Amino acid sequence: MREIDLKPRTRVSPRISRPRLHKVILINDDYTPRAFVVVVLKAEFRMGAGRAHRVMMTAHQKGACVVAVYTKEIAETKASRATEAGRKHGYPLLFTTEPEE
Ligand code: TYC
Repeated sequence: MREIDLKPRTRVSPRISRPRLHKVILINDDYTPRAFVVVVLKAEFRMGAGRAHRVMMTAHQKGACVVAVYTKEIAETKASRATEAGRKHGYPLLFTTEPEE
């Protein structure tokens, strides 16, 4: 009869580590009105007015700002929806995504 190995596994496999999170990044441009950027941040990323205004101003002054982090699919969906909201109004507003280190 074969012996059953009851020794517990003590090493946790790195293959079960959590999936990488992805950043949504707001890119500055010269045309989208500041107030419109704030409206999109509040609607798509469920931000309060103060935080949305600070994120918008950081992108405005530095060129870009991390808005939030999500799993890959949610980050890409939110970035697309937010970019599309600007496009519908004729603005070049852009949200991109990139994996966290
Ligand atoms: N720079 C724009 C303006 O001066 C405002 C703006 C801020 C646009 C942040 C995009 O990601 C952005 N009207």
